[in-house]
Amino acid sequence: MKHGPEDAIIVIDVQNDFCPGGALAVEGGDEVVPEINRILRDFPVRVFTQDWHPIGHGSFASSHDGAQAFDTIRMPYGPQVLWPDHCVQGSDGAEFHEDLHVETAEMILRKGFRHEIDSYSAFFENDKITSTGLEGYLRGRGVTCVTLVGLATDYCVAWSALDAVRLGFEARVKLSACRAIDLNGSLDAALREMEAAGVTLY
Ligand code: VGL
Ligand code: ZN
Repeated sequence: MKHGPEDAIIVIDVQNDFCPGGALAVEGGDEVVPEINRILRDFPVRVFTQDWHPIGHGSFASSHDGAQAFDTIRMPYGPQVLWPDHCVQGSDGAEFHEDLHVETAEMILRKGFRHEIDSYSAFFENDKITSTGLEGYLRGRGVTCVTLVGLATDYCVAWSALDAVRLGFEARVKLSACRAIDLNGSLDAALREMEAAGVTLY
């Protein structure tokens, strides 16, 4: 399908640490790569995001005494799942999957670079207030509709899609080009929340 001049694809976090063998591996995470490569050039605007954490990031279980990976704790901005150390700035795990056609990216947005706050969404950090600047970029390019693909369906993809509709963009998630972490029913919850918010799932 060819898309209009206002359509952007946002490729979320297709990085080694979210692929099999990585620090926070998503089952089948690498399977999204050919699917994404196939559709990338149908979109006139192409943005890739890269999870990009400093050593000792606040979302890492290893930064909290006595905590285990996948525990949820209370942070000043709300509940936060604690993750294994992943996507550390400059590490191999933070690199994009080697087969992903990153050369087609017009904009690469790094997020999660502040020690004290995580950033699942491509638009806002987890306080839902601190902007990443992506909204301004997309508006500056005349984008009205965003298609989201990548990893993980139930965290960074869902949070980005929900923020996109909240900001007034039309938002679509191509599920065959996404894979989920699915922690305690998080995938079902995310799909229901996206549908209720008006995100097109296809
Ligand atoms: C993600 C957990 C932690 C994601 C990033 O890309 O969905 N999930 N950091
Ligand atoms: Zn992360």
